[in-house]
Amino acid sequence: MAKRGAERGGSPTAPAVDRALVVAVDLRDPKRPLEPELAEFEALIEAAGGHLAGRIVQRLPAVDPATLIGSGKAHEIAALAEELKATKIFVFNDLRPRQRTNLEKVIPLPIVDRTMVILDIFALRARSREGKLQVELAQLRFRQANLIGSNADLSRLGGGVGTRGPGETKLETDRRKIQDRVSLLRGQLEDVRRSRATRRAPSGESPLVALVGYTNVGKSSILNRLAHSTPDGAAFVADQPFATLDPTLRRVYLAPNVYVRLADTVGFITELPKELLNAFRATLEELEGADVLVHVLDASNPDWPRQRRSVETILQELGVDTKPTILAFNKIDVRIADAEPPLPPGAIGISAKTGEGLDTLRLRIVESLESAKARV
Ligand SMILES: Nc1nc2c(ncn2[C@@H]2O[C@H](COP(=O)(O)OP(=O)(O)OP(=O)(O)O)[C@@H](O)[C@H]2O)c(=O)[nH]1
Ligand SMILES: [Mg+2]
Repeated sequence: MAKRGAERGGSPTAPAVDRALVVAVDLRDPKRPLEPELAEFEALIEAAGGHLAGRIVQRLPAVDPATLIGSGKAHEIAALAEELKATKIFVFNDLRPRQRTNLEKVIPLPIVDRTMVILDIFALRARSREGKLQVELAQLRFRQANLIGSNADLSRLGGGVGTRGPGETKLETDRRKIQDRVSLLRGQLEDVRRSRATRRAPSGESPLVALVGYTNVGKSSILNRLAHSTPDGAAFVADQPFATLDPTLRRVYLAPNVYVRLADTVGFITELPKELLNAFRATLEELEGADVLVHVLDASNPDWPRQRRSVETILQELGVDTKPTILAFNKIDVRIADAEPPLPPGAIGISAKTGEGLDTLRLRIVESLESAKARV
């Protein structure tokens, strides 16, 4: 390791903060403008502890199958990286193993993609045993699929963003050891789940309502408000993506004689890495037992239609898109009046911060439960 660092002229120890050079191909898809998603990617890099040193956007009609951005541009990136003293390249678009290998030949820096950044944030945030097992499993599956895992590749990554493992576990580098560890983790996850299933309250007591939605829209804040949580018993709230990784369940009073179990869930994101969706599938499968979903959106974010589509796609993949769903636009307190796009008909505006609209939300949940019951 030290030798490699010295060869590259850098310090033998990895820098404390990664200086990120962000690289993106803009395909100019009118249905999918680059800017909001690229800004989101940069926010993810910062959430993972990186510092943004610069960005390069290349407009192309299609990505280059060999190098993603074209080999001329790759040389330009190498030069700019040196000028900006970047320590890592963060690639926005999906990167195939072959494209990664070819880029590595031209750019003498570690290359990190969006999935690695998201996995890294999850690794930083995982608290429960199940959460840690799920994240580690997702990381190893990703390494297997992307041929990252040989000694050379991992040492190229140095430290920092893209290399963190959850808990104390050291990252495995040997292929066979990765496979062994994957099997071990699967077994341990099974055990955790079996014991959770036996702990689970018998169904039939109070209905289950689940808060779902894009990351950072305020799901945990709403749970805390509705459950009147005391600060020490409160679900973790923070202005950061993926604050919640562990599902929380609270008993909540809605109306005389109406109590529900209210579940908080892990936040979604556009193109949630499939390794993560699979690793968290078991946790999310609990959504199948929900009687009503409250899809929480951020009313103050003009990009909410894209976030809504992403969430709906994931709900579909999980097979829960046909459940009665209430659209609740949170953060209405910071929405500019008459902002575009207008909120869809039938949606309600709420604020976990001021409490505005929460009575309406309670009422809507009760109505939804009643009409669901009437249908049975
Ligand atoms: N202004 C305003 N801010 C809010 C409101 N609700 C939540 N927030 C803020 O939004 C940020 C995210 O809130 P969380 O409750 O952690 O959001 P979440 O949806 O649980 O996020 P993840 O668990 O990361 O998916 C925090 O900084 C909250 O203080 C609201 O109604 N108004
Ligand atoms: Mg949360």
